[in-house]
Amino acid sequence: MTVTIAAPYRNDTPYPFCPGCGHGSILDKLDEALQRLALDPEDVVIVSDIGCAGLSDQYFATSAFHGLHGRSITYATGIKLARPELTVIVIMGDGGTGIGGAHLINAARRNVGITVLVFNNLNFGMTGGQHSTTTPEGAVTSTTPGGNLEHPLDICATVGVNGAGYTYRGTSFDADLAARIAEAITHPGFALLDIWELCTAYFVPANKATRRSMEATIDGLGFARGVLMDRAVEDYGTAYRAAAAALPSRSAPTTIPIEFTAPLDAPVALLVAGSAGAKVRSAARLVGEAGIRSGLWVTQRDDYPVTVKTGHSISEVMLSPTPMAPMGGAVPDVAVVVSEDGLRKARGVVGRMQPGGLVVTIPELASLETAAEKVIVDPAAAPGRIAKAALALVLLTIAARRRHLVSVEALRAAAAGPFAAENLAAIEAGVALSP
Ligand SMILES: Cc1ncc(C[n+]2csc(CCOP(=O)(O)OP(=O)(O)O)c2C)c(N)n1
Ligand code: SF4
Ligand SMILES: [Mg+2]
Repeated sequence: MTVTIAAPYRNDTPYPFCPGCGHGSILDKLDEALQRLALDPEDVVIVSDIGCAGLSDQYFATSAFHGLHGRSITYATGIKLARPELTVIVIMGDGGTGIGGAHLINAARRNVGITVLVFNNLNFGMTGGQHSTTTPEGAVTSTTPGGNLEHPLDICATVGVNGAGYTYRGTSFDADLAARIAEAITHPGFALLDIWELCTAYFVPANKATRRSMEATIDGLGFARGVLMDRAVEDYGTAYRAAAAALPSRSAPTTIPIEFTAPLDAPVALLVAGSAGAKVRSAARLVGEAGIRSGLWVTQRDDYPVTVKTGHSISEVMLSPTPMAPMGGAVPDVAVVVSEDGLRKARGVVGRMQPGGLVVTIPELASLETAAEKVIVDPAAAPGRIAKAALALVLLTIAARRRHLVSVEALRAAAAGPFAAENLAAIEAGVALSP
């Protein structure tokens, strides 16, 4: 909403800055720019962080957000994305700009529609005049008593090369500063003004700095002044909302019907141990869904290495007639061991299984040590060839039948989906191989 504002955006409280500090001059120019634009003060958010520059928001009758040093751009980004109709203006010192340097680059690269005013007084004013990322080479500060050895950061070039829509470099003395601030605010993309100014408490006495010497330093560094970039860019929020609107609407979650019964009257902990990439988790999930279709409570807990296509893949499924917490590394009642990778990981718990337990595995792993009943299944004895990726479901079908965990009908019903044919073939192979 645009309204006509007669009164300044400043409130009546005097600034707290040292005499001659450039911060007050820039804030006066910001006030003038806001008056030119006649925005509703409530729709303007001044976002600041720490340092003398960070004291600024309280002298304005606008909305405000004040946060941690160097992070004002992140808050401003969030505010602008959530409330695109607001005018979001960041005020930060050169200290905050360096501390939050990555935020600056990312906001420029995304072209978030905020305006950043860098109050660049070439040092950490509030904490005693330490050097910052913009302190010129040779400048004397409390941390560079022999002269700064570092080259100063070119803020405008940094954000410009990373995609900013609008950049300006000038000083707090510039007669057109209010006009440039207003221009930056109306730019739809990321806009930044690098405004050089004097810290009269520290930088000025240590470097005999004046307006002229400051301008000479800018020119001597080869840093251009004035509007350096003004290009048409779409702000990130607009592009984001358009992309979100173009996404297909999400289909509602489907409910798994309870259509079978399970004979279980006590919880059963089922372990599937195989190799990553061999459909261990999806086979375990299918048995879990068959359990849900049979009215059981089911949890599944998976474990696999960060290198997802090598090493082990373990799934622990709890099937229970009453709600149960997921098992985690517990000794299972029933284990299906599909490969050497799985056995390596599960050898400990399988070895601790009791005589009442059941282990279903393949001939190559027949020597695994356990007190549980061992069922060795030879996939070569199946009527058709069993793919490596189908083996977990074949062995699970055998285990499910032998211990009456879920019915074959429930397994078949859970097999629906994009891999229905492969899953059904594996279930039928399991039925054929059941001892
Ligand atoms: C993350 C973090 N580091 C350091 C500080 C300590 N600190 C408070 S003010 C300040 C210097 C502020 O310098 P600048 O951002 O340039 O603002 P100025 O005071 O010069 O206006 C520092 C380093 C802090 N508050 N937070
Ligand atoms: S210490 Fe420097 S930056 Fe802070 S108010 Fe004083 S002159 Fe301004
Ligand atoms: Mg500073």
